[in-house]
Amino acid sequence: MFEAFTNQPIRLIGEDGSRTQPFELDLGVDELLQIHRDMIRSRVCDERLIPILRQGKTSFYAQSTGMEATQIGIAWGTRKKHDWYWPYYRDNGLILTLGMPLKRWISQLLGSNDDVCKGRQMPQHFSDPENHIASICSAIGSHIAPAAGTAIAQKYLGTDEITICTFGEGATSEGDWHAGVNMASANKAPCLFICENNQYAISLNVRDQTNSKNIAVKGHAYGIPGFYVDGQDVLAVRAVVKQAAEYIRAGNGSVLIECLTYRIGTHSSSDDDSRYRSKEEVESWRAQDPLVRFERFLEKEGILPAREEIEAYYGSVLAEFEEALSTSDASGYPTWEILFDDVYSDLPDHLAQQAIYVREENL
Ligand SMILES: Cc1ncc(C[n+]2csc(CCOP(=O)(O)OP(=O)(O)O)c2C)c(N)n1
Repeated sequence: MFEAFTNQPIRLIGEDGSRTQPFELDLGVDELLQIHRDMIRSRVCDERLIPILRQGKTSFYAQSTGMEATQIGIAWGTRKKHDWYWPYYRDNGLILTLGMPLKRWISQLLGSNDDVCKGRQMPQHFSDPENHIASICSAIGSHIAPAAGTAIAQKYLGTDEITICTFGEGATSEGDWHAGVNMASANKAPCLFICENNQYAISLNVRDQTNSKNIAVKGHAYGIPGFYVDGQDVLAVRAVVKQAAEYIRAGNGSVLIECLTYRIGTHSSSDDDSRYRSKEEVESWRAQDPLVRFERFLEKEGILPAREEIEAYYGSVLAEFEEALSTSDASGYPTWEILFDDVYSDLPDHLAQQAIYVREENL
């Protein structure tokens, strides 16, 4: 049983890959190796998307390198295709591990005909109904109240599904965040709020954003447990998320978890991070790579695959990426006609007039 409101982040694996405390592992070898592959897949896709952005194939992207333990741990601690997710725009590892097809994600980034929204959402604002992943909204913190609403509906309907809502620490200084967490906790709604604290809201360091000693303590204000977890430790994140999900599923109301992590890349495609943080700081966190830590753990357990096997897996993800990219690109790009589709069953007159006008313009 993990305790809420600890002073130090909850951790199961140390930097050197050894267990920080004795614990019983409720995961088999195949599952541990799948977690490893999920972390690699997220990393490879993240790195591959930078040149895609620079080539102008998409216009916006939010990197997740360095945050894999947090995001993959969340996916492994909850029930895929059963629970409902309100993620945020940086959740690349989470959505892939939940089962969102790579091609669906890439099509959304390209805005090609294969995109479920046909290019009408901003890039990196994905959604996937099949995997219970709600659409991203750019306005920070605006998805907290809708997530609380989903959880209240789940309680009302008496299902054993829960809602998982993720966000950066910056979101916790938005009024919407407080309104949403209050609404969920007051209703004892089955909502798991998870803060991916990567320590910067664009250029603003977390220490300049809140006077609270960490994010987890904010649970006190709403009468819900707040867990402080080492977000570079995939097994700790998965274990705390699983414990919290079971507590919520048993009808105890909402929970807040903070995963302390770090964003290695820039905030998005349009900021110069050397203006607000030092190279040394970034390098010190690069040295705490969650993927390397998990590999050290697998090595100590005697189950780390041979280097050639790991390299072959990197190669297969790259091939999968290229295939998804080329088929998505080959589906072509929407034309102006889609501006008038999918909103009204019968197009109102004024829009029908505008469609005629735009058609003439485009002939
Ligand atoms: C309401 C609102 N204010 C400001 C912005 C501009 N903005 C976009 S991302 C961001 C930082 C968010 O930081 P955080 O929640 O910590 O997530 P991170 O990007 O660090 O993962 C800001 C201020 C916005 N999108 N919405």
